[in-house]
Amino acid sequence: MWDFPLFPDQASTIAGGVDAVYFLLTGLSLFFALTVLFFILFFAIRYRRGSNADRSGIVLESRKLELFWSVVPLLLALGVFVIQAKAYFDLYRPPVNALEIYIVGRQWMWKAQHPEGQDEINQLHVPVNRPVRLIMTSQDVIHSFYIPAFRVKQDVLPGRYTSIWFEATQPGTYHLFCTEYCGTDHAEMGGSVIVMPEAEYQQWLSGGTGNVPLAQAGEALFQQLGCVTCHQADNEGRGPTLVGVFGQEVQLESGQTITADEEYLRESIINPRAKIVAGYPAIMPTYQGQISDEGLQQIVAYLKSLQADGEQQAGSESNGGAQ
Ligand SMILES: [Cu+2]
Repeated sequence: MWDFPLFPDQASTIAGGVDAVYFLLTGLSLFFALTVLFFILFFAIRYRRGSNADRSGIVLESRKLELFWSVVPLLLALGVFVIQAKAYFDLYRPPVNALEIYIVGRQWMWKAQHPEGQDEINQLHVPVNRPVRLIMTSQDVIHSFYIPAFRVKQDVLPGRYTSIWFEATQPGTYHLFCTEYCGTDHAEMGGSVIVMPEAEYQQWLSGGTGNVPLAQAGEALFQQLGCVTCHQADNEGRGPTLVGVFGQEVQLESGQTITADEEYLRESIINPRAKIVAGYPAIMPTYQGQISDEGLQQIVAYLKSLQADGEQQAGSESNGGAQ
């Protein structure tokens, strides 16, 4: 009859670790606050004016005491640091085999795009016991993607990809929120995450007709926008070949080396001058305004599907660019 949960379910692999940090910090703060409060009251009463407490033998200096209250908090703080750092790395290091789903936020809804082609609004279907990585961007202002039961929250920014990952541990339906004030209907910007057993998830994916896998749609766009005339598979074009570029180190004209991740691919389409590949002239025009955020996701998914051995997985069923 008292359905008044103080905490959301712990429904992901990292939920326990995040809660442990939370309870540890709350516990430590409570302990010290209560200890200080106790001594304030204790001394105020004991040494109040007129009491006949013993006031001789006042300690003015004690090295032992000073060491004690310096070293103990130092060790506590370092301990908290180690535990928090572990939780932080767990949160921000996605496993390499994660299923990748693209998210676009806009005033005021969330759109999810699955690699197999399904998309959905204000809902996110995911399989249980499988790592899922979200690659997110916004079409307008800053939003923030938050699933309390999974203890994950990540800002979603226009003109940039951010990502977060989780592995759900229990089938069920969980709240999804925008947690960055983003305008009039911010409070309405949410929905649900539906965690399903793998078989049910596969069934859900196969539902609906006319779904074009993301990478396949990206390939069509790659042809249509003429990217292919410069970025040829045999590397004979005016631009570098993009086959196998994803995940590789790229040598830049500036002397820097960077890893080609989703954000690098996205930026190079929208702002090609930002990072010029060594040995190539800066002749690529910007595609800003010519490709939607969805289109960018498709092209990025396509580029990721181009394997170094010349094989491409675009359109292949279960891989869907996730590997
Ligand atoms: Cu929002």
